[in-house]
Amino acid sequence: MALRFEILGRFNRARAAQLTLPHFVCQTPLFMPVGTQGTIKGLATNQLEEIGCQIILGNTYHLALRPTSELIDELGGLHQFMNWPRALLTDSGGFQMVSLLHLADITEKGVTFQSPVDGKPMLLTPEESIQIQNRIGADIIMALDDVVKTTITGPRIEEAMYRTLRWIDRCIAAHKRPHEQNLFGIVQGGLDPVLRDICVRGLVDRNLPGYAIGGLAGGESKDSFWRVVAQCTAALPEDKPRYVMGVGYPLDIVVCSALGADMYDCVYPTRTARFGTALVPEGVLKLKHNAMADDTRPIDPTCACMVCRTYSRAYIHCLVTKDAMGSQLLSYHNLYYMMKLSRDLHMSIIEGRFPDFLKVMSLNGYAMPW
Ligand code: PRF
Ligand code: ZN
Repeated sequence: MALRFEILGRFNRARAAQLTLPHFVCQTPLFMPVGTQGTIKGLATNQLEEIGCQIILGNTYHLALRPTSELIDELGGLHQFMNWPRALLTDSGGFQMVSLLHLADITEKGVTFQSPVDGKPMLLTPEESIQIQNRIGADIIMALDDVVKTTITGPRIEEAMYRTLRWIDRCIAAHKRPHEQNLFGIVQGGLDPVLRDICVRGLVDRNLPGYAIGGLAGGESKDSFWRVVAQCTAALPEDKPRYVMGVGYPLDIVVCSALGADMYDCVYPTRTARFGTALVPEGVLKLKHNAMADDTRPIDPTCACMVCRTYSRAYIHCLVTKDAMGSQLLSYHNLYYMMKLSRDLHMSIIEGRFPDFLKVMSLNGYAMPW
């Protein structure tokens, strides 16, 4: 195991913790921005540090295609390659292939797909995913899982869950750097509490350094999503980090943290920035809207970020969709917003103010499920 997880404070099921990884000491709950190609689109690594990002996510699938894991390894690993001194996490690749390439096909061997480079059929096995992630060198690496949409029903959900459990043993056996990199298992099982229970128990038996809850945020109702998170967090060990994959709406992060989850990742804050949307305490602000054209206020007058201290809504309205700078400034602000949300969650849990924090969020217009 290459991490330490110390719980600093609790409020009912919510926890605030310190997660010590090989490259950084992180405070949880935390949000991880997604940097698909070894970069968070439009932001330099020094800006990510300035924003307060503690850990960023890279995708095995994208990095393996370009620049290739062999080259990253040769150049000293992804930290050195992208000049990012803090923590990194890589996702295993299966989910990206299935969600991006509709031609991907899953068999017991692994995920087969057509190479987007030359169209040749390729196979990503659990062993290969781990070998690639060992070369990339992230602080946390993810097991290859069999992901199915939560909106489907029938035996495929059960098959995927049992396959994910069989693959975890192949991942564990293939992992060559357990003292430098932490392999997290991923709970699957769709919306079925019996399958989720079998999967959690199976993974907990393997005594991994951390656990992720996968297969969610794919179009199911909020109620079923939160129910699965609540069930999994209740069954996972207290003393290990819990990561809800693909979750990034502020409301979901707050609710999942109340349910005892610690880590999140999502393209949402940066993707929505590229569409001209800013995250603000009241929800969202659409910078493309005509009303922004002569608005001299900052995006969020309560925000202390470089963008809000420097530029007006009118200026960003003018840039957005016309110049890359528009989405860069919005990404900067949106990630700052997510980092502040993470810090506020952490501090409010430690200082026993978590209910007040929730009250302020609902006063701002967020519909809490309780
Ligand atoms: N598995 C993996 N990556 C993921 C997910 C998953 O289930 C999700 C949730 N749908 C996001 N990213 N490996
Ligand atoms: Zn701001």
